[in-house]
Amino acid sequence: MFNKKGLYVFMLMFVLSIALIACGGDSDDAGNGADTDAETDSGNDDAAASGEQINLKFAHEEGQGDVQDLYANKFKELIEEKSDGNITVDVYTAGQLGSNMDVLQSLQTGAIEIAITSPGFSGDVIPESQIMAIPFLFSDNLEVNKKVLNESEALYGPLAEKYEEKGITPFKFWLEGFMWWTANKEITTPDDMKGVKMRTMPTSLIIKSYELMGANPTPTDSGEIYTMLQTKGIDGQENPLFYVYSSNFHEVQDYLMDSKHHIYTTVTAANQDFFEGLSQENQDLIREVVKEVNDWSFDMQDEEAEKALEGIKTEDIEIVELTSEQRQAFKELSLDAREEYKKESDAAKEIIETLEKEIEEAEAELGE
Ligand code: 6CS
Repeated sequence: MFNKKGLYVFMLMFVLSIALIACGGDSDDAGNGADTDAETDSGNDDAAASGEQINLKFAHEEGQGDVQDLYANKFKELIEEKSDGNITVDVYTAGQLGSNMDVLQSLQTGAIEIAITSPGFSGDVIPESQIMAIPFLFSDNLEVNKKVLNESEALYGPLAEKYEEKGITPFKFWLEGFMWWTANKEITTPDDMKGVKMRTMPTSLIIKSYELMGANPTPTDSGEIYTMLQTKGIDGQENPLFYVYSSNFHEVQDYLMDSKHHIYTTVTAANQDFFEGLSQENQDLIREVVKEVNDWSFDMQDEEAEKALEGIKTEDIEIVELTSEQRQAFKELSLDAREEYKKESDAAKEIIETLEKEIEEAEAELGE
């Protein structure tokens, strides 16, 4: 049938076709049925399944040792462990990759793969994310807020879609603690708040909320707060306790008000193209680790708040309690912010009405 030469050619053809089939097979197994071409093009994706290295830039908005930094490094620790080192993470603190707004844009373009980005900075890019900017909307019971931020249909449905429309995949919304006011005067009534130059994050609904409460809101990036307080460019600001203490605001402020007028919320998210380019296996792994870190972060932020309060009590700043009547007076003034939010879009109206119901139901279950 074959002379010697014919036999060699046949053998060679046979070996070559085996080799070709072997190469083609790999990507199919690991991928999620998505087209392989896309997967092999962009360096990082799907590498883990085949043992290659995936390196993630994980940016956040705070300093070393702050709540977001502890979160990002916990993520790094767990994802590197669970991926046997196939996925590695470089964590970047505030300012290392530009301002908080720059980080948001880099997350949209894919220059950064993963980031913690707060609605206080994304509000003008994703107007519906300003739901997180409305004072006195969430519960005074942090367990209620934890449950809602973890399970809300409003947040993981219509709101998540709005992030995706901007090229961002939101994994989990989470909280960093109650917001407190600091100022160079005591503020317990709306009269006290009149004309106070209150620093806010640069989102229009936060600014509107402070105008409604009588203040003179001054939006700035986080890096400018200390100097502006020191030089009296602003009179006060709002932040969770850990951030007040780690930013040394007690050095340049005389009063710390237990206003609990809001909770600091944020979201852990990825660049959509990058994330959807990963294999299902890697997508599942990242989601699993984010969920684990998210659950862990609730107790962590609680501990950080307690530690900060103990520290602040040793400093030269007066801590002022607000009565529930005093808080109620501010709440009533801020209610118009909800109407403002509803005007953003039909989705916004659906989000706030659903979220208000979810908070009510969780309070009925867990207590106010
Ligand atoms: O007030 C701010 O701008 C900052 N506060 C916190 C708690 N995290 C980051 C944010 O930039």
